[in-house]
Amino acid sequence: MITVYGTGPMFGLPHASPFAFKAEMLLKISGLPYKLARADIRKAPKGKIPWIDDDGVIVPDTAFIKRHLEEKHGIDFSGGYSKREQGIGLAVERLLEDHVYWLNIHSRWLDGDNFQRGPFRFFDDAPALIRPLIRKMVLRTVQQSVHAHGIGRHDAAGREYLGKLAIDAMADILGDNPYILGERVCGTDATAFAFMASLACPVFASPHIAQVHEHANLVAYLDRMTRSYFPDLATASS
Ligand SMILES: N[C@@H](CCC(=O)N[C@@H](CS)C(=O)NCC(=O)O)C(=O)O
Repeated sequence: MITVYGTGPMFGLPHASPFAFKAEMLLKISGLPYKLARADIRKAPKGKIPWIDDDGVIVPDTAFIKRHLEEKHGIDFSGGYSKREQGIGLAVERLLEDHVYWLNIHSRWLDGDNFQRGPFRFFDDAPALIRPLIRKMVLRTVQQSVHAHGIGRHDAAGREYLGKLAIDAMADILGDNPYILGERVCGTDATAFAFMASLACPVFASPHIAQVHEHANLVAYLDRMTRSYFPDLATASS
């Protein structure tokens, strides 16, 4: 049995972490049985969430989780697409994971109201005495990471522009397809669904929600994926 160490449901999403959401999606697409466990980041093999435990084999990082599922369990995440299409798929994944993800981090952590609604709650389990200190320290680390990435150096208008470019591109790539690359689900859908749904999460105020909603095909894709893969969440939000 495979255990996925993620963050667990929060904000109407299967995981607060888009990478944990992606990892669970990879398991769902694979069809393999799995169970979920709440990750303690202090025990994270590479200091990040998620990771999996596959009968004692510990695999951190979603790229390597995907490779592990392919190599150990013979899962084919290619969807049968051509090499060129798979190349576009990988570029889409990295657009979302290495760029859009940071817009989302900026919005959730560095907007005061969003922080109160979201990340503030991540520390609820910490001892009350040191909770404010931990909160402050982690927020400072996130500020530094966002600055080091580069997204943190743009003003709100700049971030909105970058979000629009990425979201419009996602809508153009999806087109009329049921799945991101065409008629069949593939590994890229794990990322596309997880990261776009996380960005569009209505719990947080951000210009990116309206940017997603400008595209009927993206909204329909998110609805379709939620109904197919997380029917309980679809019911809860309807
Ligand atoms: N490349 C990793 C990225 C995972 C990642 O960035 N996870 C975030 C949560 S969404 C995390 O654990 N951040 C904590 C930190 O960077 O200290 C993957 O694909 O799994």
